[in-house]
This record gives sequence, structure tokens and C-alpha cells, in this order.
Amino acid sequence: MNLRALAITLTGTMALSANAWAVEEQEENHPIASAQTLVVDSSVMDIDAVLGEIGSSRVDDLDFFTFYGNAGDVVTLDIDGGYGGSQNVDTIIAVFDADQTVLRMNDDSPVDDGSISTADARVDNFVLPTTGYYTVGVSNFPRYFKNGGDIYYASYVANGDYRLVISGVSPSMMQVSIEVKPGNQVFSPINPKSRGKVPVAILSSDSFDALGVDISTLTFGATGDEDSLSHCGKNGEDVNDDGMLDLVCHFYNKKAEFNYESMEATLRGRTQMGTVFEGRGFLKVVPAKR
Ligand SMILES: [Ca+2]
Ligand SMILES: [Ca+2]
Ligand SMILES: [Ca+2]
Ligand SMILES: [Ca+2]
Repeated sequence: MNLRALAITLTGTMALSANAWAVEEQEENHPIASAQTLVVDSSVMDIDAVLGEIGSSRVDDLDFFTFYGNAGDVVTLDIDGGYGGSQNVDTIIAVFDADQTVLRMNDDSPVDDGSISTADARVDNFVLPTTGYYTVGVSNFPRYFKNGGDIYYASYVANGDYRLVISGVSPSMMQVSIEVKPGNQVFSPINPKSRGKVPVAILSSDSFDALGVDISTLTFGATGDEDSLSHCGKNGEDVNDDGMLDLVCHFYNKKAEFNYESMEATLRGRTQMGTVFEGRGFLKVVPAKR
């Protein structure tokens, strides 16, 4: 069993716990546009959640979770303990693409290791057709999902707690563009031994807003994991003249741990929405003498 877990972050509330074993649901994760973002940093995501409230049979609730996956990933979406937890709930599960179209849906499935009843839903071997965002919806019988995240049959039987186990999503990072020493500094090589700071521009694009970066998560250097941040500019600036504001951050040169063979720098971080990203840039290191 490899149930290493994931961190979930909601806008503005960083709750980094990359080594936690399970992630707690964060309400409100409905309707579908308000889905909770899951950070994929392990091949198994393990989420503890509740439909409605324990101790109450009729509290209207739907749960949505979004993750970023790669084309070809073979993903299993497994409800455990819907029956058998604090309060039995007969779950339904669906997975939507980025256009909120239902791609797969299941109500009841054969009993597996984490389930004591066929009422626990399960989608097996869902092959991601494209790289991008997918949303998992969890509902209670008989509220089957429609496209758009709405449901058929508003009345339902019961609420209860469950565990959602999503496996098979390959941990991956959104790739973004960075520029080390941006601007007209073509001949301004980095000297690994010098003190001082290295400016790095994180470039915005149609699909990435650099100003939405959670600055506290930024790491930069020879491997990308170096804790080297000094500070970022308060306001964005358009360093590459494409009309979009970019974020310029400054990193301590020595903490970045470059050496004379370093030719590439890596920056990693998360957005305030929880998306993990990475950027690589050419490094103009002073070449070693031969
Ligand atoms: Ca819920
Ligand atoms: Ca909910
Ligand atoms: Ca199960
Ligand atoms: Ca069911």
C-alpha cells in the first residue's frame, strides 16, 4: 500500500501538508465551479469527505474535486466506507472533463478492500483522453449527475461520510516560462560564488497568471528545490512586452547552489489555487576554465 497523500489548498488558505496521509474535504466544494483543487504530488490521492452532515439524514450537499492529469493516465476513482462509516450513504461517482461533460459515472460496484457494500461507487480504468483538468463529483443515490454538474432526482435517501481514493494520476507539474535575469542582460552571467541576488521573471501566458502565484511556495536553483527566495516585486511588470503582467522575484545566488557546470535553473511553486508548476530557464554561468 502506498497511500502517501496530498496537500490541498484553497484560495488564500495555505494548508501545506505534503506528507499527510489523507486530505480533508473543504466545503463548500459545490457547485462544480467551486470544486476543491487536489494537488497531485503522489500517485494516490486519499480524501476524507462527508455528503451532508453526520447525524442528519437530509442536508443537501454535492462534493466536487478537481485534479490535473496527463493524457493516457489510467485512473481509478474508488469510494470506500460510504457504507460502514459513521453513517451509511449510498454513493454515486462521476468524472467530468474541463467542459463539465460527464465522461464516466457509477453507482454500485463489486465489494473491494475498502468497501463492505456494493453501494460504494467505483470507476475503474478511466483513461484520461487529454492532459488537463478533470473534476470528480460525488453524490448520493438516486441523484445521478448530468453534464454541467447538475443532478437528476432532487430527493435522496441519506447523507454520510466516505473516503474517495483516486489512483493512477501521474504526478506532474504544469510547465511555465521563466526568464533568469530578464531584460537586456544577455551578457550577464551568473557566478556561483558571488553574493547577491538573481532576478527571475515568471511569465504569464493565456493559461497561467503569474500574479496568482503563492510566493511563499517558490523554490529556485540548481535542482528547483532550493529554498532561496528573497522577495518578489509587489506589482507585476511586463518583462517580455506581450501585454501580460509577469512576476519578478529575487533569489539569493548562493542559496541557489549553482556550480560551474550549471546551465539550467529550475523554479517550482504552487499557485494560490493549488496548482503545482515548474519553469526552467537558461543560466548564463561563467564557464569553467579548461
Ligand atoms: Ca461534502
Ligand atoms: Ca459539498
Ligand atoms: Ca470501494
Ligand atoms: Ca451507490
